[in-house]
Amino acid sequence: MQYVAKDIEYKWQTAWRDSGYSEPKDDYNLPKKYILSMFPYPSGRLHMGHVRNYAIGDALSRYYRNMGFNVLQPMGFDSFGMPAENAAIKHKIHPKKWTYENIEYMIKELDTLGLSFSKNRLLATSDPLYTRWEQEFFIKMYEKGLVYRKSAVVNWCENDQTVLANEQVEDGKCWRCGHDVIQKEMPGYYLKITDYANELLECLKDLDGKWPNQVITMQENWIGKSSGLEFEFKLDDRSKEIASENGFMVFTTRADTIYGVSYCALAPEHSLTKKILNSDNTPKEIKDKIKFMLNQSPKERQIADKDGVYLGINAIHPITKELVPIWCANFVLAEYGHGALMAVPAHDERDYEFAIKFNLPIKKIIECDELPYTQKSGKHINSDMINNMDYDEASKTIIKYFENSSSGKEVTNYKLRDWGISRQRYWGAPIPIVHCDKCGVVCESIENLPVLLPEDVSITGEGNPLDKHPNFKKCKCPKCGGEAKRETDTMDTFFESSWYFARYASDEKTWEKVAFDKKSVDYWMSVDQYIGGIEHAILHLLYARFFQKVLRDLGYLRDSEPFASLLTQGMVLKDGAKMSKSKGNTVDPDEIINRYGADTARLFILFAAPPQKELEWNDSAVEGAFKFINRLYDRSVNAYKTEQIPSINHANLNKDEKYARLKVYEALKKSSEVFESSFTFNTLIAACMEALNALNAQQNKDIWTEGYYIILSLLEPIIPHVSWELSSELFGLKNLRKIELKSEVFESDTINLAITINGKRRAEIEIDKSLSDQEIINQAKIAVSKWIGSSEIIKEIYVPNKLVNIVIKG
Ligand code: ANZ
Ligand code: ZN
Repeated sequence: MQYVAKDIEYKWQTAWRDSGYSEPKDDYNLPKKYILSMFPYPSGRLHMGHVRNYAIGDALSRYYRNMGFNVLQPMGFDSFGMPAENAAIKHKIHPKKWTYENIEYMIKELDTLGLSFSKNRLLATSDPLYTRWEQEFFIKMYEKGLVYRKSAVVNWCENDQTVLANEQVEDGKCWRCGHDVIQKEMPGYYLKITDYANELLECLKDLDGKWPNQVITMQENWIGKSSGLEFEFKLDDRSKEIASENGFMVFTTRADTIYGVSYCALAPEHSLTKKILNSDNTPKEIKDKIKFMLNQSPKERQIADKDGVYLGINAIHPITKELVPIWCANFVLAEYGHGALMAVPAHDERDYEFAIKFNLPIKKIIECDELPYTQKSGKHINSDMINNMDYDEASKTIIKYFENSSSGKEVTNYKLRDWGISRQRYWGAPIPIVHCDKCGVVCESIENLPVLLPEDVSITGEGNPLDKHPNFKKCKCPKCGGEAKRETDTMDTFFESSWYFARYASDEKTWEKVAFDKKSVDYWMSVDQYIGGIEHAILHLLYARFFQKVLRDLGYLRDSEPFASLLTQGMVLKDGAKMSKSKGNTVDPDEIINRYGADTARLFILFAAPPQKELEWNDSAVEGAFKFINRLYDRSVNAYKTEQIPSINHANLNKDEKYARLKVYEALKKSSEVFESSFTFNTLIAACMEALNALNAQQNKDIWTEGYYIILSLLEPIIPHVSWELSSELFGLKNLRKIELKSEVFESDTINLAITINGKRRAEIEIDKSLSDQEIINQAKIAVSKWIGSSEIIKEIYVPNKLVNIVIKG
């Protein structure tokens, strides 16, 4: 019999589907595992990155099924989004048609990989039923004040003609198309993720050890908590008049440096800067400089040299009452703190650079050798009430001083900003809002959900097709019943991916009636193991954590965290570079499956590297994986058919037989650690290969049969088709079972003994346990004969299982 992957794989894929093997069971008394791979965007075809992701997820799912767990491993499609619209523009095909055709094709591809996904819970986020529930969430969030509308300066991608969230701007470029992002003011809807900043940060502690450190650190930095002092700088009388303002607020994390302040700096967008800009008395050079900075994107300002201009006004130092010049500077962020800072050039890098450039005074107030000195350690000098104090004491004293005089207070600031979710594009979930002349901004009523996209649109790439549609906008106000105008913005697609995991956890028979049915969602959530790319470290993984907490607070869900454990898989490379269409270095999964079969593809991918690491494509290693499966298949003749693992008397076996058994059981022992914590499938596969070689070096059929049985069950999660084929052929099993370890297999016939001469360690030998004491001593003496030489032996001491000490004269 020859190994024909195609036949075997088709046979078992059909069998799994017909028997409902991959479906979760409704028995909520069973122990459960919810294994989830990040769902794909339906771009048209699977790529190797997907295959890697799903091979890992499927291996874990199958392992836990074999261990008797009730397993949920769902799959779906993140199916709203720009590429569908871009395809529509390019190929004149409707985004919906393009999307659903792609989904159909990709489902077939997933099937040919033998992935045990639940078909019953398959979903696409562009389905009307999905839209219905997320519009309800939007409304409930709006009612709770977690959604608000505001006009603000936003990130705008000229290429994609849409707004981007801060998380979607990477180095000043659009995360999707790489085009430069510009700043533009427009109205939009925002989710109050900042309300959850502290909880999002605190809960990261619970994920310690279960999420990659790197992801935790990235989220911590993104949330960016810092505590410090905020207080108001008052303007002097002359400046008050010029600016028609009394003062401005600043935030500092270094209250202890207050005596080192030599100027203040405002962001170009600061209201006080704007006052100066708009004043008739301001000289043109100053106005031009401010305008120049205003026109730069935050990114441009960040990479530019320090720049700024004196605004011609001064503040009064809150303690010393000295005059402090007020500048506008390009390094002050409008969006952070109060958009203004007290500058301490002696002890802050940016303030220092700016002071040097514009020749501003630099006041050293901490003992140090070289400026700028930015460390916190050191004694304060030239600081009046805090002289000689260290950082902690000085900070506390200054903060207390401000709090006592009610002129400032200790505050916590976060870098995290609210999440803008308005997109001016067609292929997304409509924001369920209505604009009424009488009532203003009104939520659509729940009975009218879902608000669906019109299908008769022309997609040209210019402007929002919903805005141009003849009657999409026409609607009735849910409040007063009058004529009103429907909102044409659609939601950021990250809205959809922020709750799909909880939807899957809900029994699909209830999907029409409720967003989540409590019983099943409480049983399945949280996700026990989430698997996906590191590129979502902030974006999706932060939004999903936020949604989980919001949906908990709205009464939909119970848990605070969605993903108990996270595995971020490494990239798939070829010739040292990430596989990508643009680089032309992709390998098509379909081709590999057609040529070698899905089992080979899966085996190669899990054998080539640990999942967390990058994986370099290697054609000959694919070939090697294929050969191993062939060998495994061919060797099945060495085992015999049986319904039961043969019972073996270990003590009676010869050395080769014992060794073969040891190798088999070593692989078995390894498996739980590999599947449950380290995920180093490569080491398990290597152990199975070794075991197969060891089996091959002996002739005992019982041992072959037992070993074969065990190896097949260990490899089943990795190469399921051939494993099911062989085990059903030989062992008549419909499924693979948990196997107990046998301790006698690990007991060795030999022991290692240390040999010492006059107490000094000289050698170590391996001896047969069955030897007599005298025989052991004789072997020991031979091993250390060169140290004994011609010396007289006074004593020979054997400490059983430990050592032999030989006492010599001299
Ligand atoms: C005086 C000072 C002295 C500061 C010193 C630092 C060192 P983090 O830690 O990231 O929260 N800052 C305040 N608002 C700012 C804004 N809108 N744009 C740019 N920088 C701003 O940063 C807080 C520090 O950043 C604050 O503490 C302030 O400078 C500056 F030796 O105040 B510091
Ligand atoms: Zn109205």
